[in-house]
Amino acid sequence: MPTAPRFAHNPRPSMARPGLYRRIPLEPHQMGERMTPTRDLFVLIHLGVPHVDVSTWTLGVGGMVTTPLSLSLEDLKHMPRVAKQTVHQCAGNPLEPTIPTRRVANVEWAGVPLRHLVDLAGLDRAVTHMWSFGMDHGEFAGAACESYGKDLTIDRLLEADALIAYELNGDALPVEHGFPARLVVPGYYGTNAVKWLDRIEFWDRPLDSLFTTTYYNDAGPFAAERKPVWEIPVGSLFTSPAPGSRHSAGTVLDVAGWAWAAAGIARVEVGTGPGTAWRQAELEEDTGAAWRRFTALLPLESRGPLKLVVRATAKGGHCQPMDGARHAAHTVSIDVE
Ligand SMILES: Nc1nc2c(c(=O)[nH]1)N[C@H]1C(S)=C(S)[C@@H](COP(=O)(O)O)O[C@H]1N2
Ligand SMILES: [Mo]
Repeated sequence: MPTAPRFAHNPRPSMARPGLYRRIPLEPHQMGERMTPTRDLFVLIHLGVPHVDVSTWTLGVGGMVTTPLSLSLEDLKHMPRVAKQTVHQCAGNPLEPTIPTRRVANVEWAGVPLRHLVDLAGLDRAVTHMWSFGMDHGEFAGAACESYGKDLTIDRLLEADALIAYELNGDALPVEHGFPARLVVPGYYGTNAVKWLDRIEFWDRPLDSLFTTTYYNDAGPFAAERKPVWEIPVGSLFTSPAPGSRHSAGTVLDVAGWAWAAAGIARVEVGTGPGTAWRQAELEEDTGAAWRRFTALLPLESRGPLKLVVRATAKGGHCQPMDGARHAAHTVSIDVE
């Protein structure tokens, strides 16, 4: 059994801003733009923002590898570069894992394909998991935490074309989004996209850490089986109409929004509450890991409050549940006058 390394590639930084921080600027009806501008992107920080001195910072690559690496930001920028548009979605508060929060965006990342680093480092045949650690440390929900650590299987990471991103929407990563570099795993919830990367390590087992066992584990902390919050099952939301908007009876309402799923979207349906006849929405071309626009026409027949529902179904058949899950269907209530 290999022992976990205690190497610190970077000295432990002080925290520039300690503690939980969330910024969630957009409501669904404000998400009409295909590409979410960086200033409107949500920010989710559990432990705080570390001070990172990029002049001394390196990304460590270690664990069960032939060639451990220590890479500066300049080193990363001289490696092969990929740019990728992806849905970026927060799984919600880890203390309330079944509440949908609609913290979602569509952005472009650029950086080094993880595969390139895997090839350079050379993995031991026994490697199954990659562990990623941020430079941030502190306390979350009363528990002390040495660093924000996550894991994923190496198969999934390579299949998803994971990258070590150093750019967001064409600019250097802003500090709150993980400068100098973060992990990005297209199709996987934001919690896996470790910011302020300190090191990645390759091992033959999952990582035991606060954010892989107690939190972001749908099996709960005491179950033997793990159900990590990994891929995004399927989601959708209305960008229009806006909640509370007023419309005239006898007209036809244009509805629109976005749909996404790690496995790809099979269909999107729009309805008007329980017992509704679902109407299939029009769906634009498949756009890889980005979200897809849907549109539908809904005749408004009778006056009164009306609750619109959208549900998407992933390839493979999984449909969004109506409630009780982080990916539950989105509803919007409007008035028909
Ligand atoms: N190091 C570190 N990485 C992190 C987090 C964190 O607290 N520390 N939060 C995660 C969560 S829960 C989400 S949703 C995304 C949010 O990324 P953003 O703030 O860049 O939008 O970062 C993830 N990566
Ligand atoms: Mo999150």
